[in-house]
Amino acid sequence: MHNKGPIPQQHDGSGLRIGIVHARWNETIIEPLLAGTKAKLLESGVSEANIVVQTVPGSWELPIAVQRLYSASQVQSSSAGSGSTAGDLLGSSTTDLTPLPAAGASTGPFDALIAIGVLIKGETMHFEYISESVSQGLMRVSLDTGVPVIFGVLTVLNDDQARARAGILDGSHNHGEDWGLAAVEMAVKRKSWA
Ligand code: DLZ
Repeated sequence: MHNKGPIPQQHDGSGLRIGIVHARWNETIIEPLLAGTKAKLLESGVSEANIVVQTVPGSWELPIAVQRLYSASQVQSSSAGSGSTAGDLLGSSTTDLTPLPAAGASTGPFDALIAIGVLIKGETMHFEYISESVSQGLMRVSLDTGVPVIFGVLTVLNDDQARARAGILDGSHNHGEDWGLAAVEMAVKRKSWA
């Protein structure tokens, strides 16, 4: 299958902190996308301890979660040692909320965030409303915070289109890999633009 994605650039991700939030809808597609994203982060030198993964029910919830996760990491880095965690700041006791930072992790705010979701068109207008709001919301978080928010949201018409973008169909490309590389590239470039 022809890959129309960007020609990859190699950037050194060591020392970067990356936050990933993914939706739990369409989990069989989300799972390989998340794996592809993480694989490229690790290949670029981002350490496992510096990758924080959180989940939300659906794509609609991605903008608020990404925004709160970033704010939490800012507060935490300014009160390092206080024992506060991103999980605390997200206001939930759910077990998948990982305390920040993990052992051996860097302590600054996130250098880039990745929002992952899979929206598949149904019979109603739901898809259009969610797609539009989520893309606008994620762009807003990115511009308001000045932190790259990678748009890892597939907006597809059917299951086959989703599978073809998650690397599941024979010969298809996993778009998660592009999102991991984009996060590292943008995080590195943002530092140089500061
Ligand atoms: C309700 C809904 C529907 C119909 N479809 C999807 C989908 O394809 N992908 C997705 O990530 N989420 C979907 N959701 C859930 C909404 O995103 C949201 O979680 C709920 O409306 C609760 O706010």
